[in-house]
Amino acid sequence: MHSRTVAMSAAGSRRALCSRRRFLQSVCAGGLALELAARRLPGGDDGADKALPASARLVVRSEKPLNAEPALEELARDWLTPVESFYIRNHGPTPRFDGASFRLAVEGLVDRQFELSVAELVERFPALRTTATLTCAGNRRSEFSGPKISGVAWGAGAIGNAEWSGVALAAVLRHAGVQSGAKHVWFEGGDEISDKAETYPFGGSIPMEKALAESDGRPTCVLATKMNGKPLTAEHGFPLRGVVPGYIGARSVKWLRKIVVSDRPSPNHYLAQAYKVIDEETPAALEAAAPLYEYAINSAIAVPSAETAVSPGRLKVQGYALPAGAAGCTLKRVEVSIDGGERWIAARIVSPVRDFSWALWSADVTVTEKTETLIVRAVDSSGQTQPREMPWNAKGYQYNAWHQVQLKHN
Ligand SMILES: Nc1nc2c(c(=O)[nH]1)N[C@H]1C(S)=C(S)[C@@H](COP(=O)(O)O)O[C@H]1N2
Ligand SMILES: [Mo]
Repeated sequence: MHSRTVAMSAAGSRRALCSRRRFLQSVCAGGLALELAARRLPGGDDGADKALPASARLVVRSEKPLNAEPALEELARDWLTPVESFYIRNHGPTPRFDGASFRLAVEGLVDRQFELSVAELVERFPALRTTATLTCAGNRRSEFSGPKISGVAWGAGAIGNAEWSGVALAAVLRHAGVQSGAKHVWFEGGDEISDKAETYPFGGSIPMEKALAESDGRPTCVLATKMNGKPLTAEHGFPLRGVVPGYIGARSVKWLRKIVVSDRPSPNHYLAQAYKVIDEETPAALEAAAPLYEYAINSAIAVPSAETAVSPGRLKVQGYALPAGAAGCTLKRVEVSIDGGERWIAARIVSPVRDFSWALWSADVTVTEKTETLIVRAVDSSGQTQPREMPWNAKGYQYNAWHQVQLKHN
């Protein structure tokens, strides 16, 4: 199944001449090896996957596949998270693509299916630049209490805010001509995830409504070539990734090389079986549950860290707060407590406030030798707030209880 996908995307301009199957079997096959060699650069195998990029300021949570998050102090510094401090969440080895030969295919329930290089994409569609926070559905998983949960043991650093530039997904879909009955947009990445006997790419889908959504007259979803003004790094999806603001990170597919317009949600494992809130991990429960799309409201204290010893007196507390991932939903309030949640002190928001983006906040509190914990909670414009406690779920998703730091005293 996977080799067919590779061949299809490599087919490029030859598609007109060869049907997919014939392409593999016949005259076009001679060019295949060469084209594939051009597409995947050396070092994209397991060996390269182990190492973090040299510039990264991240704590590695797993090496194979590479999963890493910044120390929380890093996150409180900039509203736009530097790429070096932006968490990396991979399900397989980081593929390394040659940007010139990479193609995005658009197919399914469309009037015109096509394939474009990244340069063609950027040339043909109006530029779109947007700020959006990505957060893994497993962010803060390590804080769940209850039976041990498998999966990456994330702290509260599997989140970052970046400026994404590229073109609007909606413009590309309109160009293809979405047919009636189309309800979902599937994404497929260029990675190869090995699971038992199978190898398949990471993928998923979003409802058509979200794919075409606008807020303030600007399209929401981006096909991004740049992150914070620079070409994507290999780890973050070079040369092209989807960015779906407001949705869990898993919907923002990296190394994006195929979009399929369909009447149903994607059958890809990461939409059909994973990223669901369930009580018990059985195939039946996974099948029955709905896929996660929007992320939940959340916040965390980044400074002081649990490792920093503090002295009695004034203490500056800083962190991030994320409104729920609904369009138009913005952060309303951030509150800090030093007495276990009896009284709350309003924090100052010290960054822009936008939907689909976190805000950074700062609060001055006065602590004594007896102060045990710092707690934060946020409230957004839809009136949602964070719960005091978070019920356990089998895959450890969407943990968003009040975030606490146990104070260490000097
Ligand atoms: N192709 C591909 N896309 C992917 C993933 C992946 O493993 N492969 N991981 C997803 C998940 S679970 C998250 S949280 C985000 C993380 O994006 P980042 O690594 O750029 O921070 O990418 C998503 N897109
Ligand atoms: Mo994720």
